[in-house]
Formats: sequence, C-alpha cells, structure tokens
Amino acid sequence: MSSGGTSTGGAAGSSGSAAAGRPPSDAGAGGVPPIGPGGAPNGGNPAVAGAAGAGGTPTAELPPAGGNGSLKDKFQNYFPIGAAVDANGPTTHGELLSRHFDSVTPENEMKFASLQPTEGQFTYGPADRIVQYASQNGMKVRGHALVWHSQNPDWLWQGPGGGTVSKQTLLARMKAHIDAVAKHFRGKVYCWDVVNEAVMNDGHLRGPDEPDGQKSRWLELIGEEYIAEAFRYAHEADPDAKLFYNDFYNYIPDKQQAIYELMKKLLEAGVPVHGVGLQAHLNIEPSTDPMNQAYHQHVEKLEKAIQLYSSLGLEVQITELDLSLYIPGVMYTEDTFYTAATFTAELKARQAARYRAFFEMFRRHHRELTGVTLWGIADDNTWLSEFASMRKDFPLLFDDRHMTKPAYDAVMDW
Ligand code: 9MR
Repeated sequence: MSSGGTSTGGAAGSSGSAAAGRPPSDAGAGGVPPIGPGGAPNGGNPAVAGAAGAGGTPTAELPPAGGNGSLKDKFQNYFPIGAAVDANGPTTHGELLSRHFDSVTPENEMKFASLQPTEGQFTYGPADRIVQYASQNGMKVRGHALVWHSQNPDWLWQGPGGGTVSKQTLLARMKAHIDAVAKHFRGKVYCWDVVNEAVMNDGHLRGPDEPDGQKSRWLELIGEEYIAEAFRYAHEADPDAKLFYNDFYNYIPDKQQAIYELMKKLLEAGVPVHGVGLQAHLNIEPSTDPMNQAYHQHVEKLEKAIQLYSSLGLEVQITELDLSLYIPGVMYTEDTFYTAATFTAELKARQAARYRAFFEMFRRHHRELTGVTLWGIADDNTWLSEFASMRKDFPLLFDDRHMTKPAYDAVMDW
C-alpha cells in the first residue's frame, strides 16, 4: 500500500534502510519474479478465552452464523475479522472498513522507521490517526511490528561514536523503543506483533548470512536473546497486551517445526509470549516444484501449524491474509501480468474456491483462532500491486471499485 516498498522479492532493509522488506522471492530467471510476502483478544470467540491450548479439531457443533450483511457479522461467533490499513484507509475505504471489519492493523505506520526515524524523536501522527478512527468506530487495533529485520532507521545500527553499535547499546535502544511505543499505545493496541519474521524457510534463525534485504542485524549484533528480550520489554511496558510472534510460510514443515520449537523454548523460559501470527500470504495455487516454498501451500499444512502452535497453549491468528493470482515459481512478463480484462470469471471462481477452502479450515479451528486479518481491504490498494512488484494483482475480497468479489461470496457462503 502506501509507504515503504521499493524492492522486489528478496530485497530490503538489511542495513536498516526503511525500504521494503519482502521475504525471499520464488524467482527463477528472467521476467519478473513472483513476489513473496516480507480482532479482538478472544473477542467474539468465547470458546478460546483461557483455553487457547485446546488444540486439535473441535468436536462440538459449530455455532450459528451471524447474518449475511457483513464479514464481521457473519463470523461473529467464530473470530474477529481484521484488515490492514494505511493512514488514508479510514477515508478511502471507510465504508467497507466500518461495515465489515472488527479490527485494523496499521500496515506500515507502527514500524520502527515510521515511529522513530531519528533517535529519541517519535512520530506518532499517522499511527495515532488510525488508532483514533478505530476507537471512534468500536474497532480493535493489532500493533505491527516492534522488532523486524526490515523498515528500520539507519541510526539504529550505528554506534554513538561511529562504527557499528555495541550489543549493549542496541539492546538499550530496542528497550527504549519498545517501552515508549507500547506505553504510548497502551490500552489502545490490544496485541502486538513483537518479533516479526525471525525464522527462515529451512528453520534456522534469520541472521547476517541471508541474501541482501533478508539479513537480520538483530541476530547479528545481539544474538538469539534479542527475541526473548523483545517480549520481556513489551510485557513490562504493557502487561495487558497480548504478545505475538508473527511469520510467513508457516505451511513449510521445517519452518513450522522450528517456530514451534522456538515458542516452546520461550515458554519454558517463562518468556511472556501469548500467540503466534500466521501471515498467510497465499497464491491461487501451490507450486509444483518441491524446491519452491509454495509447494507446501496446502490447507492441511497450514492447518497443522494452527494445531501445533495451539497445542502449546498459545493463541493463533491469521494476520496478513491475501491470495495472489500469481503462482510462485512461474515467470511472468508484461504481457502475462493480470489486468481487469484477464482476471476472468474462471479465474475469479478459482480464487473464490481457494479462499473458501482456507476459510472452511479457519472456521473448523475457531476455538484456536482469535482473529483473521486480511492484508488490505480492496484490490485498489494492496502491497502486491505496489510499484515494486511492477504488476497488478487482485488478492482481496473486494474489487477495485469496492464491490464484493466471488471470493467474498465464497467466504460468506455457509
Ligand atoms: O504491506 C507492506 C508494504 O506496504 C510495505 O512496502 C512492505 C515493506 O516491507 O511491508 C508490507 O507489509 C509486510 C508486513 O509488514 C510483514 N509481512 C509481509 C508484509 C508484506 O510484504
């Protein structure tokens, strides 16, 4: 959507630049690589309260649906429905937002570089405007994201006297940032993505040896303890906020298992982590290439992640759902980029069927899921069509003109 994004798959913010931080692309050679990705606390989901660890498939009968008029009404007995918004969202998409969504996630406005571009000088304006809109409209706010490898200001990594910052100073800066931000939004932001995208596809922790744009200076300069410390600092600053670990491609078995083990270790060490966010940047179909991350992009594999994480007693949320028309690993060129004309009825139906399948699974797990957030509202404003991608995508439930799509009908049809 609006700010940030200048890089295509794999590039971004490694040296702390505020540029886009997309997760690794699924690129082959030539053409434009397919792009990879970078509520309420139990509200409307009484079954989860205090019982996030239920795990497994619910056996009791599903609750009744809540009417046809809006997403949030339809899912009111299941889980809150959220949307990522930019600072203009309340104006440009206000009607859809207030009718269909229970919560908002500021898409870029609460990232480190947005909130503290200069050391000690916090710029809360755009984030505050979203928070104010949410409170005026009875919506909750998911905070995103306190510690990430991307969209950081350059000063963060520089020592006071020049050179690279020391471990102690970086930890102190992390604490100061989390402390100020979590206190500023205390009582207004009900949950935080505290650490975002710390695990790589094969399960190792993101560190200094990743490709450009994918490196984590947090791990490089602090070591693994940066993760636990971030959660401790956030809990100290806002003891009421639910604290999440958030990541993408949770359907990859190795990554799924590594996140499970990381969460288990944190919990055993008494670290205040309360939930896992599954971003769920999906595609119209899985890849057929076993080496491609999207080879694993099947409903059952994402379902397994929900079961695994909730078996630890953690809440689980779908935090950044969208469904791109492009298939990872397939190369597209300008003449095969989708347009309104080539987003045919057949393709719309395929997108709808895949949305339906994932939402059916989400509903089965309404006891474990405490929120499902879409990464955007309508197809006229999505990170997947940001200029960095150089191509138009149609990944959401509402179209460019804010009308419902077949995907919306499918999600509502039960
Ligand atoms: O949607 C965000 C886009 O506007 C920014 O340009 C981009 C910068 O990295 O970040 C996008 O949001 C990402 C989110 O913060 C973390 N998960 C992946 C999301 C999509 O890249």
